[in-house]
Amino acid sequence: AAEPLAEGAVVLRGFALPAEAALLDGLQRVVAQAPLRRMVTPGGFTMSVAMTNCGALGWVSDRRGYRYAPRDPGSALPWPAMPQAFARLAVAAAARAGFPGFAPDACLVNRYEPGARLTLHQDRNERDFGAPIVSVSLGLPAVFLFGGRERSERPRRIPLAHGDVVVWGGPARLRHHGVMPVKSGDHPLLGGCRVNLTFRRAA
Ligand code: MD5
Ligand code: FE
Repeated sequence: AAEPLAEGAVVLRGFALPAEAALLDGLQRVVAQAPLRRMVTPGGFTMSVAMTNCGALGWVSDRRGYRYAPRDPGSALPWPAMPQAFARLAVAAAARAGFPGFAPDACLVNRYEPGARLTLHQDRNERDFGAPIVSVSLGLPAVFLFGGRERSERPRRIPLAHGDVVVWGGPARLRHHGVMPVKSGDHPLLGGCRVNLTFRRAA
């Protein structure tokens, strides 16, 4: 069932469940080659969320800024290839939400341990805001903050659970958003963490 959140934003509850085993297998292969790490913001803060990437480009942050890079700055190697199960799911979700032909070249993997959060921000490092972003929630549930085009707009709280997929496109693409601190728990497949996969067209 497709649940519209706002113009351009659609929640597909449980859309990733049929692929969960393949997604976890892909995730294990990605983090074995490109370990999760907590990056430093340009302001000098270490993020609470641990990140890695797969695909041709990966999102990175350091004292110099935020950008997409073709190599893992930790190893100087290219990011691992995007597992086929990841790409297939992202393309199918985008098509279901009305964005046929989505061709992601970057997948950012976010791991939230209890207490980890994402403060309100916009995703603006991609070249073409016409392409949607597809996000896949795995593991512990979270409360997602869905704000407005203006930072001052009070965000709505959207609960997201294991297997939920959200497609953020059109006018929703540049809304402010964040994730409330994740509460501790024990998920049967992921244990004590939340993992979010975000698929983007970066270049
Ligand atoms: C997460 N990650 O749950 C989210 C999922 C990030 C990030 O925010 O930057 O890594 S992606 C949520 C998103 C992306 C683009 C637009 C909007 C939401 N939106 O308009 O609300 O780890
Ligand atoms: Fe974001």
